[in-house]
Amino acid sequence: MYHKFIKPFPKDFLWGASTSAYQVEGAWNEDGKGPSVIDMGKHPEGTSDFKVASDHYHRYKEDIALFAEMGLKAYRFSIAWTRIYPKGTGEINEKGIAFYNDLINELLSHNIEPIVTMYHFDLPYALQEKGGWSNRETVDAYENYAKTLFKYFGDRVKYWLTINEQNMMILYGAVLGTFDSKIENPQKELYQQNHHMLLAQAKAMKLCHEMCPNAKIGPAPNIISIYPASSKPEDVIAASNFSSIRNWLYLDAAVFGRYNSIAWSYLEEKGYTPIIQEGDMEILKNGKPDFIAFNYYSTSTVAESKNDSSNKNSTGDQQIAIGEPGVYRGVSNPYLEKTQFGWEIDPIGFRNTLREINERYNLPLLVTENGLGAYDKLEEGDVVNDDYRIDFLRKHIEQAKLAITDGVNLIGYCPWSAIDLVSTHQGFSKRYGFIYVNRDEFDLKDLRRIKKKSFYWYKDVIESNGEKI
Ligand code: BGP
Repeated sequence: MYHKFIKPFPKDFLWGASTSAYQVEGAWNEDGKGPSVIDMGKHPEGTSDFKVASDHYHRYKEDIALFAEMGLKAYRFSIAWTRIYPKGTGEINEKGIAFYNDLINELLSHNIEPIVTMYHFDLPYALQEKGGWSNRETVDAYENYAKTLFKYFGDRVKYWLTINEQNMMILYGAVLGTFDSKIENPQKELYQQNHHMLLAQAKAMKLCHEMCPNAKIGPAPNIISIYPASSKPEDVIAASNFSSIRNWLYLDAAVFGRYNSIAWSYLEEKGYTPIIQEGDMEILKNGKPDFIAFNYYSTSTVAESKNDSSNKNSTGDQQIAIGEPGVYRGVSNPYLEKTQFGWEIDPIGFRNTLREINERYNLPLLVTENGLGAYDKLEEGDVVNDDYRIDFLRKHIEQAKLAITDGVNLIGYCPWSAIDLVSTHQGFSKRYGFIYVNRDEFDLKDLRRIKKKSFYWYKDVIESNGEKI
């Protein structure tokens, strides 16, 4: 639709930026922190581990001062479950509580709204050893952890996110380092884990409303528009299949408390249906989100599955769908350019995704990730000319504005990432930040913070409330 008048961003729009604990903090075994599945996992050869990351744990004051200078109205970060409960449950680690108390207070002293992800891929290893999400006890452990977060931080945190990219953990867990490859019937088991995570999420949403009536809580999956490769009806069905399995399964459960019917018939067909105990659907129904947070990097394009060996059931990456025999086949979109890491760049797809989610759920939307991973170059005089990142973000913000004009209730935009950090599986060289961290894949150098060109650009965007982009 062409609009003659473009609406401005709302006055109190949450211009923010994002990180996650294990990718930015470092201090992986300090002050009583227990190991997580990430700490105990393997990292692809040639990429950094997460032990030091950006050393944010020790430098958070300096970092928050920079965020404030950039003008951030919100900062989306995650709490490491293993700092609060080193073993996932049991005794609280007071130093973990103290760290996040300080972090939250520091943000508030700079008028930056904390947006807290409760769990971002880093399940406590002690829980993993007892079966992780396959074990129903993990639901209780998460609920107990949620209760602790609301009790200690609920007086100051107004925005909570339950689980980061649950859908990516289920679909691409091996790439993200969250998947236990030792399990016997992995696909079926994954959907049992998924069911348990849905229960955990619903319980947390209910608890949040009871304990913190002024706070808001929502899920944070990765949601993208799925295009059919052509107008061939078979391709359209394939796109609808993938969209239900990848997107709507997760949001229908979070918002309506039910399983999406196409996704469910897929689970039946494959023999992946989870065991649903009596009362489970009641639990799902009782947890209601106040908003939908979602991460968006790219769209996917799919064609009819040929149901043969050319249609591999695998992927090299969380944003590059290869397909599943009999269900859909991922193809590349000839209309889109790609990042240095092969992710298709689709700002208009962002507008479309916002519209689709809005149409289905009619809830406020919060973008919790969007951004460009690139090999940045530190030039003479501490300069990083990341014009390509500015270009990427500008185009997405323009589309967000059009989506608002379309009638989407978008409350905030938090690009990934506030500062350089370790990528999920492609190391430190794949940078996303507005702030450069002076380290290499393995050489930690001085970890000095350097403002990139995009830092100054985003500052102007925020200052002008999205008018000067
Ligand atoms: C999302 C995750 C983030 C993040 C981002 C970029 O899937 O929620 O943790 O890292 O993608 O992905 P990557 O680090 O693989 O480039």
